[in-house]
Amino acid sequence: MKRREFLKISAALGAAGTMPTLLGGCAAKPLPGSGVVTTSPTICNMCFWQCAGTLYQEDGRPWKVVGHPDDPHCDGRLCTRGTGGIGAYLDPDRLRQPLLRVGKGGDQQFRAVSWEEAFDHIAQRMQAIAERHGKDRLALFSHGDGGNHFHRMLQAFGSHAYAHPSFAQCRGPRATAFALTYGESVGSPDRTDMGNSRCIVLIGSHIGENLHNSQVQSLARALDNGATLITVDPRFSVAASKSAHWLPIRPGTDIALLLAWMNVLINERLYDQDYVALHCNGFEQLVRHVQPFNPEWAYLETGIEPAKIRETARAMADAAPAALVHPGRHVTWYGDDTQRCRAIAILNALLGSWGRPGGFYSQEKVDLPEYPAPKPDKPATDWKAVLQPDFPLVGTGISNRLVERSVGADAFFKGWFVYATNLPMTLPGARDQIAAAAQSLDLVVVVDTMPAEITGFADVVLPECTYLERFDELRNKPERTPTLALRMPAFEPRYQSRPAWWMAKGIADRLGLGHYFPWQDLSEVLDWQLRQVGSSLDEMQKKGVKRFPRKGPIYFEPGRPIRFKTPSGKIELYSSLLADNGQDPLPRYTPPDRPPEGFFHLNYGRAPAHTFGRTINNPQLFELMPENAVWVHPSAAAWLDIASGDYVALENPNGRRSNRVRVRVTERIRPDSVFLVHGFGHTDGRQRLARNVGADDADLMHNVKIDPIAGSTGMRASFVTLKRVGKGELT
Ligand code: MGD
Ligand code: SF4
Repeated sequence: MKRREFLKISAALGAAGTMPTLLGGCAAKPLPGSGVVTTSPTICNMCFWQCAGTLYQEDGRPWKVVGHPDDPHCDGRLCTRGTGGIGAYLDPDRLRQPLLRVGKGGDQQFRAVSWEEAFDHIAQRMQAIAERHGKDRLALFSHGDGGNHFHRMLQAFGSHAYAHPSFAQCRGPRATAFALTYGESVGSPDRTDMGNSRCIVLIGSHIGENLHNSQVQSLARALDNGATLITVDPRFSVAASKSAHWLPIRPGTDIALLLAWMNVLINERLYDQDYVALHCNGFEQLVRHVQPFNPEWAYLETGIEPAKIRETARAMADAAPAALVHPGRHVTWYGDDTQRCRAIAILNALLGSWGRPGGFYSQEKVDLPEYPAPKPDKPATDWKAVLQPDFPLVGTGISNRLVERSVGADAFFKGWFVYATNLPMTLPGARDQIAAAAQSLDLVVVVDTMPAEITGFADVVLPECTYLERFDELRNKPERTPTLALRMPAFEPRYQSRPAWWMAKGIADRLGLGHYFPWQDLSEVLDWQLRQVGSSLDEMQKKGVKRFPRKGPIYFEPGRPIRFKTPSGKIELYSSLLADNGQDPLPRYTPPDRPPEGFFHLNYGRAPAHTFGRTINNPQLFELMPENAVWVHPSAAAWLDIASGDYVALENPNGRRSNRVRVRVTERIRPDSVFLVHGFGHTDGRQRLARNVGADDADLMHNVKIDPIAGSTGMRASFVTLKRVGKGELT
């Protein structure tokens, strides 16, 4: 199938109706306008793939953003969300000035204040917390690079605890499982070598709807080259529509399928015997472990025919080692997610794909020195051991745990800094808990570009300027080719908004910690760093992206042993660390909960026009997709007596109801499930486009399953029923 056809068919499938524009629309060289055209390099911040691009202005007015031709994250194209960057800059609902709460916590009443007053207030509250409770009682929640500056300021103060929701609500189980198996993680961008794969297995990864730019392009390249695509999904996703095999699995039974695939590869001796002998540890235990799990057993759990399980296992083996079982990205589903990700990691080892072309390549980044500034002291005790002792294998903060430790009489935390993360719509089913925490904390500082549900809980709201108005840290991600990219301001910050580094430095000054930020402007730091690697800010302002030579090979050298960073130095099929910590050392299948009578599995995913909730109010992207719809199978729709276009509210077994949402009747979903695009259903009245459009899946989650290894929140185990909503009603 040719790539053009791939895009055309994606477009025809509705869910990705804007695909041609997504990847094709901005590839052309921009034509100069009739006025004076100027350009500046940027890095897209509309999602976290961080594509480098160029902002064009005509006569000082924003014109367009296009992809950087030399950037490995985007290969010269931005997706639709990326081209919507100008909408974020122009959004009339943006936060305009610092705000201070008036009245009690939880009220949405603020007064505008100066930056000086906001900083003084924050510093005074921080010092009061330190005097009464200790310096370590502030937590940072952050999503995005700007959070690093607040992290530094808080560490200098004596508070080290932080959490990124991208761990416990997204990639945590994958990072944990691959580190346990291979001693290192998959990285971001993922180190998948999809463009060279001959067989790709997607397990609940809806690439194409979940639009990570270069990843979609490499999937399209693989399909152009004739790769076999196998998609495992209860829903007929866009990727499923491109697949040689679509396996509409019963929700929550993926580990059963993965075990059966291992059973076939091992018992039919289709696994890579040389690779396993050279690199792997625990093969004998794995062989014994998978014996009961043959395709006939798996059929009863998954609903996938035994013949299909065998056929797809053989297709992978035929293509191996250029066979890639994709590790997924948002993998927090049923609470046994580290086990499922371990099963995926092990399957890849049996196929010999880690370190091989068409599997997973080795990443490198630029050896970029840190700016010479004093380092905050290390904490006397390990805060992770104090706050999350039950998750000893996790090396980062667990956001849901930090929230739990902020509520109630014995709450550890007394203050929060929240940078660019909308916790009430991000932590599943935690809205009441967040409200309770915010009521009892002595300080909640929220740094955002937009009013959002979380800013409603703040004592102090600090308006950040958008990425088109600021310098940020250099992009230096592990990649195929080490690359640096620059984000610089194209415009002066609108209103009174300011960049995160400026705020963190200002608060540090108030606290007497200014020497941790010994520069006037972040550009000084960037220039110093660039000069250490033979470049300069001046050069990067012209180029935007600079590639550097690799130091090591991109794939394993055939036959050469590797020392993996695991306890045994080998790929651990049998995980000694899991065994030592009382967890299953080989993947265990746990049957999922089933919906009560009259309820459906609540399934959710992404759409190409939006990134979570952050883009819904963007005027450009709202126009493309102004609301979500709930997908319902025709048999379920007939039983409920509803039709496409009707409005319903979703209700969970505890009686919690969503905003109204339109019905979309489609055979692309299983009869036992419904599906929503995540990110809609904003309730904050200050986002004038986004408020009350569509339904929020996160607020309906009543059966959140905590992963016993990663501590992450399994978010696919909740159920809803559908209630008809009359004209004019919102819920
Ligand atoms: P976003 O929703 O992208 O991230 O959830 P979050 O971490 O909350 O954006 C949060 C806030 O960032 C918004 O209020 C936005 O205005 C603000 N923002 C945008 N740009 C900037 C900026 O430049 N500076 C500042 N200071 N603020 C900015 C994402 C999280 O959600 C993740 S990573 C995943 S994978 C999970 N996905 C998910 C799901 O699919 N379903 C459900 N139910 N829950 C989910 N939660 C998780
Ligand atoms: Fe921006 Fe799209 Fe790249 Fe994400 S994938 S950084 S939204 S262009």
